[in-house]
Amino acid sequence: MENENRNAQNGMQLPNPHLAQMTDDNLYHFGISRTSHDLPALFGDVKFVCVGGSARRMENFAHYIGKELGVVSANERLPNLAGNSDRFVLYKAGPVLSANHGIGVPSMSVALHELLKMLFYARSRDVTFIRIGTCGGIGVPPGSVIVSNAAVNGKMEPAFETVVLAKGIHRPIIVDQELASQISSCSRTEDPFKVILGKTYCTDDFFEGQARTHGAVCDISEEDELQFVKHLNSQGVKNIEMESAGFFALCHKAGVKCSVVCVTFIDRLSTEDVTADADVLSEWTQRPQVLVARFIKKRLVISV
Ligand code: R2B
Repeated sequence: MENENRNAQNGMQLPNPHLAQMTDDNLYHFGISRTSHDLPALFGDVKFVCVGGSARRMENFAHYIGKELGVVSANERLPNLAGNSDRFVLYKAGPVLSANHGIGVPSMSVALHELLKMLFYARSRDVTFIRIGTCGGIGVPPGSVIVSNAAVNGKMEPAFETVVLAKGIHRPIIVDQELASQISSCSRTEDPFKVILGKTYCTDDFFEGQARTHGAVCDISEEDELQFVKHLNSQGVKNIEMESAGFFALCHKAGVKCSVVCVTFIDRLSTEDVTADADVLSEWTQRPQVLVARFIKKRLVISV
């Protein structure tokens, strides 16, 4: 909390004493270094960092939010600021950065570490991180948008588990309830989708880790799958994805506000396969973007 206050007042602070001794820092996966780029000039005004798994989705989001904010014109193409790397993409539309992070916590955490340092060197203030993603749902109509108000790891614990110096460590998953409810309250009665505050189950695998029996290898039965998905439902879990535990824990440790907003592609109580056609999935994919864009505009006091 103390770190969070300093982030708002003095520019972002990071809990890593080694950074102060470094004269350069290569943010390798974005192809940007502290000395090759004027980071304060480029990113000093950033207020929102929106991230999601897919490069194309985050490119589309950058153009969408840019138009919504009136900072990108109809036919304008934004440059990929991470063009020196083929790992992640990075776009800037006014005070909003949009980047992809790949699939799963290991990939997401590499992107997050480098984005946090980028904004630290840029002396950005009061930055909010939002993951805009896709997920499986539990007991909610496909196409619903879930704003996480809790998240648990693959063992159903409210902690992010990782390994440092060959030892397992736990970092608490802390969800900013105020931010989650501010984002979910941007839903409108006329929206063709539900926005639901709910608990997110974060796994390290898409197949058996999410109780799917259709992976290349499998040691669980269809009965195990059904029982487990029902168990998740009974525990109040509304969606399943692969990044929230690390995202919440790392953002909390770094002292930045964050939220996770995902659209469900299926209801796991009835199926494990994503079968909706590409046009439907594309429309559903835009739903968290629409909600988050409303929230950003409200924060920036732009009429919605
Ligand atoms: C949702 O979708 C991806 C797997 O298909 C993964 O990144 C996630 O969390």
